[in-house]
Amino acid sequence: MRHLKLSILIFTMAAFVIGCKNQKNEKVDLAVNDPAKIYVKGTIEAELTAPPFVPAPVGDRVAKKLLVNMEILEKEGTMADGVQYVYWTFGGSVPGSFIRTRIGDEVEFTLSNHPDNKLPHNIDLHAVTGPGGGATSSFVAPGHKKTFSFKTLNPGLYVYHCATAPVGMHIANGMYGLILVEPQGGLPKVDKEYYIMQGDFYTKGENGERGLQAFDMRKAIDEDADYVVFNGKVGALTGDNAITANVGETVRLYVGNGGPNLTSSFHVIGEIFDNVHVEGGDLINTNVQTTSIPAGGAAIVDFKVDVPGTFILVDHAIFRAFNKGALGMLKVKGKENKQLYSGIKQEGIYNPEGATIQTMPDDKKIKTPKKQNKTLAQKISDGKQVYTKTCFACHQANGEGIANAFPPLANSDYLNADVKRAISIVLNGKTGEITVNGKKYNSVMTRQTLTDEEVADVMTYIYNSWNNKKTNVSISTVQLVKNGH
Ligand code: HEC
Ligand SMILES: [Cu+2]
Repeated sequence: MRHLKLSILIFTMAAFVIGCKNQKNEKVDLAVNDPAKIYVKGTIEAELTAPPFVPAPVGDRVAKKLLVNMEILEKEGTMADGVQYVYWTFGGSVPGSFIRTRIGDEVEFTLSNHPDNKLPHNIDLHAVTGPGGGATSSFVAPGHKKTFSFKTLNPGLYVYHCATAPVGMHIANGMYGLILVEPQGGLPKVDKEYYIMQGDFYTKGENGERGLQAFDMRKAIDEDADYVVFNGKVGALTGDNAITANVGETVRLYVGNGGPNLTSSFHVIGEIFDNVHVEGGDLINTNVQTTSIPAGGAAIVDFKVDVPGTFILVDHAIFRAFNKGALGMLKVKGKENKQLYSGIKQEGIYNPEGATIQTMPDDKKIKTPKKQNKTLAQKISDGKQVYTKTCFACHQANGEGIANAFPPLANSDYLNADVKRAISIVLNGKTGEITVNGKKYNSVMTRQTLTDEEVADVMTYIYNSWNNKKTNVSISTVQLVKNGH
């Protein structure tokens, strides 16, 4: 009996000791897992970059005190060709400077408001755990600066933005950017990294209206955007500004959406995202075509580029891409891989009713001009319809084109210099560098499948619009060009 009691006692004590030991171990683990307890060693100044670039990866550096010095600048910039806008910026760019940290860093953030600025501002960083994400501590008048600090507790890609009333207006004027908090040990290595952020803009004038454009509060409230763009302006990522990679490389894009209103359906034409950090968090989805990025949200996408070419970045709410500016380019150089992508293998006539039909033509089916002698006014009006159906998407409603992507047809020196060359472009397509009104374009216009009459009409419409030289293009001229004259 006594023995039994003793053994029970010993057993209980042993259990207690083991229990204590477990508890202790758990505490040790907790300390490692709890980012709030990560020890910082040393102080460094943060590298800040303007888009589309990002600072060097954090890699395996230990947590540190990280000094971030950000200056707010209100300054005039270019929204689109001939369209100016006064942007409010973090660090002088839209989106603002990219901030790269690691989990456990103690960020000491100094926000300076340049003395030439007109308004007070502040910053709300979604990576901050604390009141207003820092906004309450960072409200700063022109000619002043404020410092506050925070510890990064959650890995991920976060938006920051101004949160000074009227908040929507400060965001609509470009006051947003991204801050990355890398996990312990850093993100997996890739070959190229870029910073892209979408935003919607609201101007007094319609899209393309020239001159300095003021912000339009009514349109902003109605969510009726004039411009939807990557990196603050039309053409920030096209032509010479395109991001680049080489065949075989892995590319990671840090993509944010400043809004203020619109959700982005982010897509790269001709690519599939191998990995997407959904909403910028830990969840990784694979093999994704289009990822949804909410206003005030972000995503990290990566993919390997396997074949050369120009890959178009868009908001796949597609009118925004072709009519409002949400279009960028990734140019990939390197060797072709015909096994992965062949290009055109063969081109031929498709005759669903069999080749014999061709030798016994049905009169009604031959596309002969309906009216040989249309008036100029009739041609222009028919040509306008062709234009709206086929050319408008790229060359835009008033022939103004899109900076660095699609050349203008309005008042185009290239167009007016050589009618036959212009006709040939519509008949055969065009690729390679051309200069239109002093600006270089190096892109691809696909060949248009139009009848001779439609080509004559659309060219006549273009030549008789937008200050061009008023040529009346006849069907016989189109046929001459077609036959190589
Ligand atoms: C898919 C977009 C797209 C469409 C649709 C398109 N174009 Fe183009 N166009 C281009 C691009 C890109 C170029 C410049 C090609 C280059 O860089 O070599 C161009 C160049 C031209 C040029 C010569 C340059 C200039 O500005 O004068 C003319 C003329 C032209 N296009 C007419 C037309 C007409 C007419 C239509 C409709 C029937 C049309 N295009 C449809 C993209 C397009
Ligand atoms: Cu502000």
